[in-house]
Amino acid sequence: MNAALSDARSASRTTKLAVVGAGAVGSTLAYAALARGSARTIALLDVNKAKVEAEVLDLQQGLMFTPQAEVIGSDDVAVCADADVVVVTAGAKQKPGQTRLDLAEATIELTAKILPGLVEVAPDAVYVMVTNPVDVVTYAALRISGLPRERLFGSGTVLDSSRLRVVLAERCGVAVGNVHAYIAGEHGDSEIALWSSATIAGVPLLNWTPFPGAKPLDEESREAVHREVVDSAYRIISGKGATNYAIGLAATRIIEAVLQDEHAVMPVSSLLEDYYGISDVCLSLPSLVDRRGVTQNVPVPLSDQELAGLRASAESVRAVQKRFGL
Ligand code: 6V0
Repeated sequence: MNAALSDARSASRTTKLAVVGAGAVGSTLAYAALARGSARTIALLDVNKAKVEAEVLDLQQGLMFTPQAEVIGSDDVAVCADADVVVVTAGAKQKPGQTRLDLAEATIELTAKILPGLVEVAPDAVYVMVTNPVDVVTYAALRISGLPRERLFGSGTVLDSSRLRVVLAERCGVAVGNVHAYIAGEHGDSEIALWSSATIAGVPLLNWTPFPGAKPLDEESREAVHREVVDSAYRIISGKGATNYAIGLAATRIIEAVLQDEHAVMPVSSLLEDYYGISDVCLSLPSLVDRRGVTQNVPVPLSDQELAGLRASAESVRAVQKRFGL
């Protein structure tokens, strides 16, 4: 057995993932983690007892077809005891027409209500915030919990970066895995695409020569791709009321990077300390994720336009923080 596989198997035998909120995102995330064998124990917590019990039963009844695991759930926080990773998805979802920032007041209050109890039962866990607006919620959660910055971070633009790569892969006619490109900044309307460091099969995206018949990746075309990424959550929400599959997979990959100590580079939302002079705000940038949580922000070269966009994104998130006295 190769070392990576053996590490993954021994990690999955002993690991516990707690998912807070068994709604569209939480239950899909639990399903993805179960199917991928990401953790040995998956615990679901939700205030809605009937809902959490039903989700747990449904997941348990697929155990014959998944890697060895157990699924537990309750409306009592004790179900999260000694978790290695706690993912928080509890909270109101966007209604059609609402921005993520519109959800801030309710989710900050909810975070203040649930986080202390979670930290009490799972004091050594790495915490991953998913509830929106995720950057503001992550900042509030750091304040509320007193946890060190590396042990609590947000899922950030991991989802948005996947959206970007999928659109670019389709436009360029290459596999998604051959596209390296990040969305950075706010997980929301002010997010930016890091075009200057993006590559396709090792070729800088800005020098990419399209295959015959493919559209060029000129500035206008890149702007259209960026718009498509920013608007995609609104399109999905107006069509089916929630986004759940892609975020479920994205959050599951973050959890695996932690549990398997991967040192994976992911654009999670972390508290910035003098990143190009930006501090005291949680934003997404390519960052190292390992067993300790988020340990480094990768120093990505930024064009003047990207730096200006990142600063504007920081201001937009800070303005919401200030409104709530954070
Ligand atoms: P949902 O389907 O309404 O589920 C929320 C769940 O939270 C419900 O089952 C509630 O009962 C539960 N809940 C409420 N209060 C508590 C509490 N005190 N303790 C435990 N559970 C509680 O919403 P959905 O799952 O669609 O979305 C959840 C959150 O994820 C929202 O804030 C979304 O905006 C956010 N998303 C974040 C994404 C990201 O990339 N960061 C992506 C998609 C959605």
